[in-house]
Amino acid sequence: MRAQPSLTYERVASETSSFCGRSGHRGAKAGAFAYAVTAYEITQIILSLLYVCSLSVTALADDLPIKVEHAWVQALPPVAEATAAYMKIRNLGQAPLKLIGASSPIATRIEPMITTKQVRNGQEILGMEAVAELEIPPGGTLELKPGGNHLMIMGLTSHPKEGERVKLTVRFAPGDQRLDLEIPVVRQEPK
Ligand SMILES: [Cu+2]
Repeated sequence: MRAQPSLTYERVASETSSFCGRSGHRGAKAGAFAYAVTAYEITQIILSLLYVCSLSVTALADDLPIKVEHAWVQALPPVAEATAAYMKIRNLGQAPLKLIGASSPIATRIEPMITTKQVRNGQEILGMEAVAELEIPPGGTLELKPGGNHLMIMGLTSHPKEGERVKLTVRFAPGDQRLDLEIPVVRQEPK
């Protein structure tokens, strides 16, 4: 993100998308112990391990046949006007469910989005598009992940920092069934 006050949504969208699309972090942690580490780094490693542990805690709604795992919010530089939430949502029921949106005290608008890929002049251009719903088939899993489907968090009213937890109420159809989550803010996809 540049520090320009007049960022258009389009621009934020494409930059956030390319940020989300980075997968170069993969495997970075595996080699972490091979280096001499400072106390700070050790703290960071312990913190990230704690995150991973807290991420495996599942949310099981009382009356919703849904299990949420591996939920996290992307920490972005303070100039970012939007971020995204990712998670795995399992439908344990017999009927299809649809993810239709979410809300949070930290944002004015949260929408389900898909990532689109276009090739223009031989260059692959990543974009995203808001959708009314993302379906979760009975017994199936909807995976929200960087470079794929996500919950776009727009109109940030407070900036989620790494290490914080964010309250997120996720909404499902049919009806308007709600699931309250509290999910960690991390910089890169936890393993
Ligand atoms: Cu998006």
